[in-house]
Amino acid sequence: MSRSLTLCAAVALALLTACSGANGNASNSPREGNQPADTSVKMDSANPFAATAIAAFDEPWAMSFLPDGRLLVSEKRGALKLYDFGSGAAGDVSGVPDVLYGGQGGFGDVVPHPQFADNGMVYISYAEAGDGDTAGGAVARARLVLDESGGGTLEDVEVIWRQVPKVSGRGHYAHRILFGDDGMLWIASGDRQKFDPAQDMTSNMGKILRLNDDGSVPADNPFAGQGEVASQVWSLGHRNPLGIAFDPQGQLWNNEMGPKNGDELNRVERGENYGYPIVSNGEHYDGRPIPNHDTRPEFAAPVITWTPVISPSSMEFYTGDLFPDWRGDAFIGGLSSQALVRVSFDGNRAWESARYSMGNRIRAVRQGPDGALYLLEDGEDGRLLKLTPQG
Ligand SMILES: [Ca+2]
Ligand SMILES: [Ca+2]
Repeated sequence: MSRSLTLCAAVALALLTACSGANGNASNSPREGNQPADTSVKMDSANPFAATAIAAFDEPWAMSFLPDGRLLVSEKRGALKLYDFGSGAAGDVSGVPDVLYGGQGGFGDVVPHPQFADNGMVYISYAEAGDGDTAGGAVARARLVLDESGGGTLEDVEVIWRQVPKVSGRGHYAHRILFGDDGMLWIASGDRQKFDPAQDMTSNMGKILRLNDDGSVPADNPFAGQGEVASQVWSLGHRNPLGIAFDPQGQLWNNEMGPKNGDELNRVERGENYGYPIVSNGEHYDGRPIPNHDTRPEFAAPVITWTPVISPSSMEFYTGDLFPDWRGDAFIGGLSSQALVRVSFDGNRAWESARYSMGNRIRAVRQGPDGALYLLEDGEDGRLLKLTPQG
């Protein structure tokens, strides 16, 4: 009984979705191209929004809107897709460098340059192989040349940044990319599960980095005088900072995965040390304790600590019109928590103001040009969800 009801609801939702497409294109087969196999969203019925599954991807990792309203989606195995909301088709973008797929690594972020409409440049991050069994994150820029068939090609691919040094293991790349309003390029670089690099200025791992858009180092960076990779560093002592975003007032924030417990939201300040692995409100997975933040006030403490953890992925500040109550709040994708986590702010204070259960691991969060909030689920057949106000 409930199964057939669920099926009816899913069919009704699929019909609604097909009919509401800009071109009214209904697919002839039950699953064509990037149509999700299951459009039902098993979220908490108390959530104050409707969620519609509109497409599915193979292990999607990140997404960014282009000025024409289409959506770039990275798939972890190394594919780049260009999703058209009008046709429901996802074109292929060729020219992605070879990525090292495995563990937490593969194709990572994809972000257009702030002047994309003029220069066609996009920035991508990915895991690349080093000597022996080593690996590291890399950021490249390329010109996205769009074609007539709904896809395109990355041309003139140029690697402008790498994690130093390459190390064994396949975790904690982070390699999140962000542009500021001033055109600066920010990269959140994970500690590669090696702990000490987060405090070692001969490594750019476990750091948040500030670069010019060609990968060169701004002369006014806090450690510019130290040369080498230290000159890239804006802040240090981070673990796996998968989310980084500016609030509407221009303040930078990051979320990062803690060790066992102790996920963090940090207010990111120039030259600050956020303490990992010397302090954390969590503990090592092997049971060794890590002194809490309050034992070492010289390290910047998190504004929010989550215990139990939410496993924060990407973060986006909401500034749209569809959800007026949400303006100025941050939205964080929760992996293990299978939730969309809402964070509210009052100056330098922040707190979790809501946790919306989504029934799946949430990998990415973006505000669309229409003011809707878009989510990518994690994993195979990870779906693109569109959140709109109820009723
Ligand atoms: Ca910390
Ligand atoms: Ca601790």
